[in-house]
Formats: sequence, C-alpha cells, structure tokens
Amino acid sequence: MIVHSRLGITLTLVCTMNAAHAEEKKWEPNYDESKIPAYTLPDPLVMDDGTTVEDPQQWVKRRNELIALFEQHVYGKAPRKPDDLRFKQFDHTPDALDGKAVRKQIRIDFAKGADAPGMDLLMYLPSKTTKPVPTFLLLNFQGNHAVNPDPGIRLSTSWVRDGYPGVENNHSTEASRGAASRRFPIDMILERGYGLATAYYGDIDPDYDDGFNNGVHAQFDTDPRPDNAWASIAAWAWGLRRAMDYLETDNDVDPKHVFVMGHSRLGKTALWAGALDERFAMVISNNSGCGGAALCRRAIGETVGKINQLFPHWFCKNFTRYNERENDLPVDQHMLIALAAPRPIYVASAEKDRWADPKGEFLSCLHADPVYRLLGTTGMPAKRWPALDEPVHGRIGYHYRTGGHDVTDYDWQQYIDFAEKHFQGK
Ligand code: GTR
Repeated sequence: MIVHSRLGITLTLVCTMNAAHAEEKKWEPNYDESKIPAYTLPDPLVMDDGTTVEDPQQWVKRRNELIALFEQHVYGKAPRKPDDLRFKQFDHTPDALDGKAVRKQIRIDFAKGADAPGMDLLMYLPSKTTKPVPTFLLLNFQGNHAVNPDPGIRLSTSWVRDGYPGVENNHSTEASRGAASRRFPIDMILERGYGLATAYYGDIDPDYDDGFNNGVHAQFDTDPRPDNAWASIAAWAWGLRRAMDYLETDNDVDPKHVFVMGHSRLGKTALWAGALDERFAMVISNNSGCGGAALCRRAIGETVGKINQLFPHWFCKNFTRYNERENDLPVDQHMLIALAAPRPIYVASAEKDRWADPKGEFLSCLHADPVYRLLGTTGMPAKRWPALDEPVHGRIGYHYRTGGHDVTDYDWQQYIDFAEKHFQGK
C-alpha cells in the first residue's frame, strides 16, 4: 500500500512537471510572421446587422455599437460620472521650476467620505502665456512626485509596485522624487506652449490582482460583479475622464485642446478613454501593444491568452473567452483606433518592443483609415509599415522608433509636432 501510494505520488509529480514543461512551451511567444494564424478582420464600417455604413450619420450609430462591443467583450462597462465628484485645489504656485511654470495640484474626490477614493492631479502650465493652454493629460506609473524632482509635489501615499527607485514596502519614499523625470520632458513641453496634467494610476486602482476589493472598485462595484464589469484598464480610463471633468473647469486650460496620452498599459488606457470620451481632442498611444493598438488576431508577441494570464485584473472576465480564440472576437483593435475618428490619433511603436507587436500597431492604424476617410479627413497616408525613425503624420500619425519599450524625447517631439500640425492657431 505504502509503496503503491508512494508510486502514485511520484507519478503525479512527473505528470505535473511534464504539464508545466508543456505549458512553458505553449507560451513561447511567436515572433515569426509566417506563423501568424489566418484571420479576417471585422469591418468597422459594417453594422452588426450587415448594413454598410455609408455616411457620417450612420457612423454615429456604428460608433455606439462598437463601444458597446468593447465594453461587453474587452474592457468592461464603467459607471457614469459620480454625483459627488469634488475638486479641491491644494496648491497654486505661480513661480515653480525656476519661474518657468505655474504648478497646481488638485485633489479629485470620486465620492463623499474620508475613505472615499480619489486622485491628486498635478499640473504644470507655461508661466508666460496669457491665454488658456492646450494640455497633455496622462497617468503616471510611480506617483506624481516621481515626474519631477520639484520638492513642492505632494509625495504619494498610495500603494506602489516594489522595484521602482525609492519605493520600500510598496510605499514611496523621498528618494523616489523625480525617479521618472526622464519620461516627462517638462521643459520641452512648456517651451512649446503646452501644459502637462498627470495623476498616479494607482490612486484610481492599484495595479495588482486584488479581487477588485480596492480603489474605485470597492466604491462603485455591484456584488456579484457581472462578466462585463469594468476591470483596471477601464477604471484608469474612467479616472482620466474625471481629470477631464476637472480640466473643463480650469480657466488656465483650453478644454477644447486636451490631448490624452499614455505609455504601455497606460497607452491601452489612453486609447480606451479617448474612444469613450470625445472631449479629448487628440489621442496618443505610446507602445501600447496587446489590448491597446496591436491587432489581437495577429497573436504575435503578447497574446490575449497571455495578457489575461499575466494580468487577470486588466480586462473584463468576458475577454478570457478569447484566449487562443482571437478570431472569435467581434472586434479588433483597428476599431479602437477608429473610435477616435475624426480626431487626430497617434500610435508609436519601438523597434525592440517586439512583445507589443509594432507591425500590428501600424496595421490597426491602416485598417482604421476607411473610417477616417468616411468622415472626410485623411487617415493613415502610409500603405506600408514605415521604416525606422520615419514618422508619418496624417490625421492618423505613426512612428516606429529605434530603441526599446519606453517614452523618449523623440516620442514627445513627434506628439508636439503632430499637435501643432493639427491645432496650431485653432
Ligand atoms: C507588460 C505587459 C504589456 C505592457 C507592459 C507595461 O508586462 O505584458 O501588455 O502593458 O507590461 O505596461 O509596461
């Protein structure tokens, strides 16, 4: 008996190890274009009932249909703007950054009560301008105080991922001030006449799989959560919209020229926020990859199955139905790009960021082009994937930059040039 049961245990272990090995093999990312499964993209200009969208009026209906599909199958449905949204400015410094900037910090409370979730919005506006300024709005990964060494920025007390400089036991210390400043070229942004508004994404919803028990989920979720309930990306996008609610009330900001931007998971977030909310005049996706600008159906680099396994809290539960079944998705990410139409949208890829499928990010732009054209604008002027460091600036902008998964000055220069091209003098 004992021998038998021992043998049983041994066999089980061997089987488990084999299974683990097979699992590992299965998740080896594919980077070979010739191994892309055959796929047909759903047509953004064909309604669910088969009608072809032929004019801008019909597009409005199709747009609503697509938003509902993305809510149902990908990101989940977020609650509406809360009635108890409150803004409290706790800092207004007219001579920040050696006199170059006006700094403001605003607490945005999402609900009533001392424990209610909320976020700090940090703003730098050029001190020289006399009129409301166009402003880039983006979430950040490490807390507002990491955006610049400026000691006047309130140090975040929210949960933060360990591993970032100056973070101890999931909390920011003074040593984390300015740790992310390389990705926020504030001087360049101000000199070119733009403002910057940013909030820490973890204020809205901490980025770990917590069973949706904290952040805005704890405040607004129903119990039980439906399979199309919002998850973290939808929550962060909702937070960007609440920042926009504030910016609309700020007389120093031009509310018709607020550009929503994000990198990586926050690029996915910016795309979804821009899709939902037409108050954002321009949308920018920096290296957003799977669940962002990259086509799911190519299944190159990060796949739907892999992202749902690695980050089970990012997308709604329904999205897991498409693990290894991308072809069954009723949408693909070119439709997310098209949801920004006719507003300018910019998608940036990087050479070494193969995990994000740079070519798939371009193809989403290309396949969003018919919607832009229908709405009377140029779409994506390039018909082929552009060469490295050769940006294309149509109504849809795109570049494929040398280097890795990152936000660089080069990226920012393109975004500012692109904004100028579309909005200068308007
Ligand atoms: C990766 C993830 C990507 C991307 C990235 C990031 O680990 O697989 O989808 O979002 O994180 O946000 O930095």
